[in-house]
Amino acid sequence: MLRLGLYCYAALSFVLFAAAKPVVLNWDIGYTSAKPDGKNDRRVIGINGKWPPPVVNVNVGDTLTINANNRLDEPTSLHTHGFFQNGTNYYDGAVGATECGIPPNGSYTYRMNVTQSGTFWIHSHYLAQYVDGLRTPLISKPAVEHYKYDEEMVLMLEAWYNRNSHDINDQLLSTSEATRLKPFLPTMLINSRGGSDVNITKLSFKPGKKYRLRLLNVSGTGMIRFGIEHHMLDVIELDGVDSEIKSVPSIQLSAGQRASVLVTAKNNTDYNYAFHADIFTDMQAGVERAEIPHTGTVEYAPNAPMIVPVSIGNGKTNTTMTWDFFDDIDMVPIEKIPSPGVNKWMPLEVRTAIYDDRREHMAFNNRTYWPPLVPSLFTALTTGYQAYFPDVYGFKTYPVILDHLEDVEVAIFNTDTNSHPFHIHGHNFFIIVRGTIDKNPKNRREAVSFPMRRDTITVPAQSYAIVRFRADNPGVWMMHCHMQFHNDQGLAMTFIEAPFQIINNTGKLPDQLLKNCNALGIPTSGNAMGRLGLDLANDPRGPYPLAGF
Ligand SMILES: [Cu+2]
Repeated sequence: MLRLGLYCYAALSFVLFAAAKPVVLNWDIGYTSAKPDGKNDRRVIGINGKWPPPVVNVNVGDTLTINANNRLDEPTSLHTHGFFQNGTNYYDGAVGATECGIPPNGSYTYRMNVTQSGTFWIHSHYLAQYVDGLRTPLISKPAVEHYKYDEEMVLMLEAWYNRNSHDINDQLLSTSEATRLKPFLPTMLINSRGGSDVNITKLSFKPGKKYRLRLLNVSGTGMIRFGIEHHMLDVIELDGVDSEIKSVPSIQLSAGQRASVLVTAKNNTDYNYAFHADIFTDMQAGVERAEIPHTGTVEYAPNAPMIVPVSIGNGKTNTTMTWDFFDDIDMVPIEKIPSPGVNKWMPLEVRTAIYDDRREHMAFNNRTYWPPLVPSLFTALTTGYQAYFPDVYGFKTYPVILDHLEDVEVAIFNTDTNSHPFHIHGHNFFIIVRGTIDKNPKNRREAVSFPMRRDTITVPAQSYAIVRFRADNPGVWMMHCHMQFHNDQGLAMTFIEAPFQIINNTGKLPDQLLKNCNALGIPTSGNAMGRLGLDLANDPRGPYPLAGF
């Protein structure tokens, strides 16, 4: 059943018989135009002349190969969000960390083993480029699904801007406060179609059937809350980690997060029901705070009446939904992995401030990120014993060296008035503790026994989260806010994990990787500046936060 841009198919029919296979995609990444909100034509980034990019379906055991050709006028890359890339660090797609970017007219072949099942996505990891449309769901099926259901639907949810990503970055990083604070609001797209006041998405439900909805928030900013009137959502997966069922009336997803929910259809076709996919812009600095409602229809019969009258537009929606905070700390994973311990403890304070370049930056511990000249992976592989000195990676990459197999606890204190979703590459976070920074014990919540794991964790405003992971994946891995504009404002850092083990883990670098750097004029050895030792002259350490901010 394919209807109105929803990708639906019988879930179990082919999965049980699927054999490991090579999945090879040939992608020409280029500009095209689209009118996703039904009103405004704009330039978007598509694949092979079409937009949106195709949904990618794989099975565990497959090898996924993407031959990417860059037809843009700027570099690009592809990041497989949520895949650990163990042994294939140089296919992680993080420009500045693991590659230089694919130059215009250049190519790069990303090749990886599919070892994880669940709901993932592929997106550009070059500045905020994915916000211009270079993002798509990646659905990976295990040999046997843990839960049975009749059908599944992929719902890619997105707070969309009718503006180019560079334009938005320029505004948010402007030295003029008036420019910075000029409000601009997104509109809601579901599977690349919509517009906030347009109800065009219909989910066709058959009585008595069980549906798996795969929800993805692929926004550059914005939290999205999803719920269906008079239906419960049984959450069974977060970010590629299967869980025991948690039944909720609604769920919120920050940028980068995914969830699968089972929904049992009613037993009759008497009514149709509204579903809600509202955007909350309170995660974005410089933007008017707003709740932007968006509804679609769960349709049992084309002519059935809606059970709840819903008025759409002018910021008004009648709803029976409750929007409790969806807390992931009490989720229980199916695969029980004991929590890592603590060999290294790392407190990170998240702060937004005006810096001495008169721009608003965001940072962990007041160190605002900017990518190095030489991607950190090359520095780790070419500086010998100095690869263990954080300084060689450049101050602004915020490098943290990890020993092989050490257990790391990261305590993220969000002193900001915005929430932020933090994404780690190459790993899942184990969610250990959540609380508020006023240290009110009533708000402190601890994981019970086996903590839930996920790759993107929301830390609400004025709150903290304590997470852990084991450094079992030698390589260079970014950790950053997945509100992409915050990442570009500096809310990012780099784990240099077991630098002496990386070469054994990954083997020889692909020739294309180095060729692409050469084409972009970027050195592929030495410290962050491409020189020997600790000669980092002209590598700026600042800007620094202004006193009083
Ligand atoms: Cu953020």
